[in-house]
Amino acid sequence: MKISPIPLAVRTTCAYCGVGCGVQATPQADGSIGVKGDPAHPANNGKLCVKGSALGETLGLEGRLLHPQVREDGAMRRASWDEALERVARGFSDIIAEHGPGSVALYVSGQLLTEDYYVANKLMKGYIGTANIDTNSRLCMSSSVAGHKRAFGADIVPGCYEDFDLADMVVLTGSNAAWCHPVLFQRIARLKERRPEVMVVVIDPRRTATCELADLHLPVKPGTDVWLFNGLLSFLAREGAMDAPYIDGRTTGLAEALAVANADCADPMEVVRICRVEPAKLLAFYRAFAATAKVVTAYSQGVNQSSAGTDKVNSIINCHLATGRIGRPGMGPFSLTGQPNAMGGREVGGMANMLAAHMDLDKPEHRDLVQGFWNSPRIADKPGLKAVDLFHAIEAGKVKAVWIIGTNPMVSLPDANQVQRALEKCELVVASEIMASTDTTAFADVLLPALGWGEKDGTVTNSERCISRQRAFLPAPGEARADWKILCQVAQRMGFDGFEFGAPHEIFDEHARLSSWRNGADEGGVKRAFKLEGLAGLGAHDYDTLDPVQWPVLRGPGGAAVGTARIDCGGKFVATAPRGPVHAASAEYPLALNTGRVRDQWHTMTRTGKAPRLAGHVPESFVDLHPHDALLYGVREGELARVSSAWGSMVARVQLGGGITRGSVFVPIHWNGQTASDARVGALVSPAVDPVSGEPEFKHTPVMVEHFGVSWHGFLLTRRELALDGVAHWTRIQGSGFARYELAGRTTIAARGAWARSLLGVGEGEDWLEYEDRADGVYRAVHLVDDRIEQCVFVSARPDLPSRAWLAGLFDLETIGREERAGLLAGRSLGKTVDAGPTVCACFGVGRNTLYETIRFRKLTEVSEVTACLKAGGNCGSCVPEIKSLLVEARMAEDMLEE
Ligand SMILES: Nc1nc2c(c(=O)[nH]1)N[C@H]1C(S)=C(S)[C@@H](COP(=O)(O)OP(=O)(O)OC[C@H]3O[C@@H](n4cnc5c(=O)[nH]c(N)nc54)[C@H](O)[C@@H]3O)O[C@H]1N2
Ligand SMILES: Nc1nc2c(c(=O)[nH]1)N[C@H]1C(S)=C(S)[C@@H](COP(=O)(O)OP(=O)(O)OC[C@H]3O[C@@H](n4cnc5c(=O)[nH]c(N)nc54)[C@H](O)[C@@H]3O)O[C@H]1N2
Ligand code: SF4
Ligand SMILES: [Mo]
Repeated sequence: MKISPIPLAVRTTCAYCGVGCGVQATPQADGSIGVKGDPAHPANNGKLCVKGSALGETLGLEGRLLHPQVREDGAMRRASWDEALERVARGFSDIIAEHGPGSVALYVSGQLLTEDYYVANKLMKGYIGTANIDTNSRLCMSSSVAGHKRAFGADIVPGCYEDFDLADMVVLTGSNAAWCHPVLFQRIARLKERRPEVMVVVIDPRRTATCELADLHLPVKPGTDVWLFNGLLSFLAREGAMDAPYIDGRTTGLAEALAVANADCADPMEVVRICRVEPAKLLAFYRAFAATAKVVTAYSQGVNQSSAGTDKVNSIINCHLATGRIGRPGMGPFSLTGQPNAMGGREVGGMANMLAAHMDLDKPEHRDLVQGFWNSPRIADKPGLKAVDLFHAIEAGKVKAVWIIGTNPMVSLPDANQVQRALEKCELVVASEIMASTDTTAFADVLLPALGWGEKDGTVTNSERCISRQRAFLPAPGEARADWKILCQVAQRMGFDGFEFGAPHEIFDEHARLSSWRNGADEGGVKRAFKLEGLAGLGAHDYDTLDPVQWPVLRGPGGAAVGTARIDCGGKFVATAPRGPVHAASAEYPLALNTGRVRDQWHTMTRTGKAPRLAGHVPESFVDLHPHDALLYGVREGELARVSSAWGSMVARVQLGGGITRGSVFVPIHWNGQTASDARVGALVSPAVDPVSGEPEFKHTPVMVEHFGVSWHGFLLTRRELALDGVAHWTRIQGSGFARYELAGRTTIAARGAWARSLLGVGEGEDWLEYEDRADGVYRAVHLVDDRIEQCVFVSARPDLPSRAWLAGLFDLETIGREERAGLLAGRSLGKTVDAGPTVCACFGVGRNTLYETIRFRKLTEVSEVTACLKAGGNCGSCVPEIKSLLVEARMAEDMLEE
């Protein structure tokens, strides 16, 4: 008898958001990887959201970049590592020799591991001698970093997740945590369940899924947060709600900050007018904040991604300083970090205006300390170019070589068409990637295959300063190498010593030692909060078995590492004079474009786009408008619209009633040139940035919306790779064993049969069913191979096409029977295969129709009952807000029947 070994779970950390959940990955007998939450990880105690749960579906090698490639005579060809590394090292060295160190740059990512990031930063700042290394964290957290530094003197998040269990009031501002930090959001949901009296306030111009928990939703006018929080500071002073001993003992600068707050915001009615919120709601918020000691104010991109982002951060922190609510249990300002290692990147000084280990570029004693520790030939002595400026400098020809690692700037930077011009112009574009084809790799001269999640080894730091290990459980695919290794190999080829690392733990050790080196008040020391003293000197084994720990990490009795849950840091008030977004709406561009995330996709979809389970929730890009604005601008729900700004344009499906206020539209960030013909929202976004942090104003670009007229709508499902030439508009998502394309055309198709066969590449004599109703403009065709459905295409003059969920179900069948064939031609299910509708619960694959019908048929009134019947909502909980709205919808339908 063959005894199969018990599969061993590898404990690692989720690849996605800054919650930083612990994951157990277990190789299964069939070669797949089982993914579960790690019950022992403090960030999630065993829970995972749907993106985390679907990690196993993203590990396939389809589309991966497996070998180095170099450009030759305009085309990419496979190359050896030797050749590719040499081309990068020589290219960088030659350009530096001719034009100086400032003519090259690195553009990296908060999704790199701390070890990768450390090496990149060391190479640029200590060896090449320029601070031209910036990161996508500039687009993400740089306003929080700048705000922390102004208030606390260092980039410190004083609180921790436990504060969300202990709080009596949670304010979520500029955060759609229900979709973007789901496991933390569920923690708040549990708090509210345990203690319903806990007050949850959501401040967001949209009524998002996060509002499901809110006792109070303040739908502020976009960009007015500073008025709101200045008004709060002023209110706290007037009501005597400030903590005078704390202010006297631990803070500076109140008088100036308060004077500025009082100047514009002393009268709540003035705040009401500017922020456009109801007076009673505003006062309810102010009074509750004044009366409740244990308040956590958590914030994310509605705060950071603004031309006043740093001031927004400080206006929030000011209110916490005024009440002494910093770094104490159940209270504090809390920056929700986006990427899995946003925080780690900041620790190694991975941005253009920072130095390693929380030291500053502009302080000679800090530079000496770092250079001395590295024993490096140089040290950058002035800030490098921040992301947006960097790509302008590339277009201007000042920066001639850029190495992009772990980010997709052609999609994610603002004014993305400018990025294209820059990359086209740049002499040497190097990209380290896991995927072969992205919007950015198309412009690379050298492509370097990197290890991805599950293959690479190192550490990440989450929103609460918790350092935890990402561990490999898969072999390296193809010739892919770890990012740190590629960087070290280039550094060595450039002739630099200091990069002889053999394994990640050696890099981590150097990082930990630097953080504690001369880190004290003694002579020659530079005291800083970031300290990993207790982690210095970890050997391979201790590093491998490292448990999650929050910095600062000190050395306890017996040498044990002792982490720190909260940092009681005191602080400085910052005067924040309110100002609106850089570009206001105009007659030409009357609407404000707000951009952000959807529940089941991650950024540019290179990984989540592979998981069928994640595709059904939001299958294509959309533009969400208020119904009045839709009427005003002549666009209709379900049809297409062109959204344009002064910088660019895109096409998306019109959606109404997504809880958006008049005058704004919302478009998701995820779709790009790989997943749609024309849905890259970055092309529209204004390049305006915050003057302090350099973070772009991603949430506020003036745009116009107009009807995108088409002569037909359609979609196709296929098991094959297709080139969709000549289709005016298409968008693609991954199904289980097939790809689904939504299509639209602007020219009438003369002979539909011939057109469909040529589009799908189907020859004469193949099993081909078709149906046409010329009068109605309806056409359907199905291609079968051995009685199994291979592809199908549906076209109609109107967007009233059959259910994709029903058709997707047919792709699971081994044979298509008579009844299904008839159904295919009729365009609806005639047999047993029911139409589940669009996915609501991605964990258990439960569709909207199934939920709605079950709720009505069984007369369900509570989410728990729905979960009991269908499991939906019972795992990660991300779909609970949607189930709740279906319960309401069903109840309304019942009420109407009764009347
Ligand atoms: N599903 C999913 N989760 C993710 C990610 C993902 O791609 N997909 N990405 C991760 C990353 S890197 C990040 S940075 C985080 C981002 O997480 P979040 O910041 O929560 O997400 P966003 O959707 O960018 O924006 C948050 C909210 O800000 C609101 N907002 C816009 N303008 C204003 C304003 O002027 N004031 C206020 N108060 N609010 C405003 C928007 O309406 C939006 O609902 O998510 C992380 N988690
Ligand atoms: N309009 C608009 N734009 C935005 C935002 C917004 O709200 N609105 N948000 C901004 C924010 S907060 C963020 S964080 C950015 C995110 O934007 P990006 O960083 O551009 O988005 P990702 O898709 O995460 O890009 C990561 C890339 O790295 C690759 N990759 C994955 N793992 C590895 C690895 O281990 N090594 C290497 N070398 N490559 C890897 C992936 O395939 C992918 O191409 O977008 C920003 N852009
Ligand atoms: S909340 Fe979801 S995406 Fe974020 S770390 Fe946890 S499992 Fe991953
Ligand atoms: Mo982010």
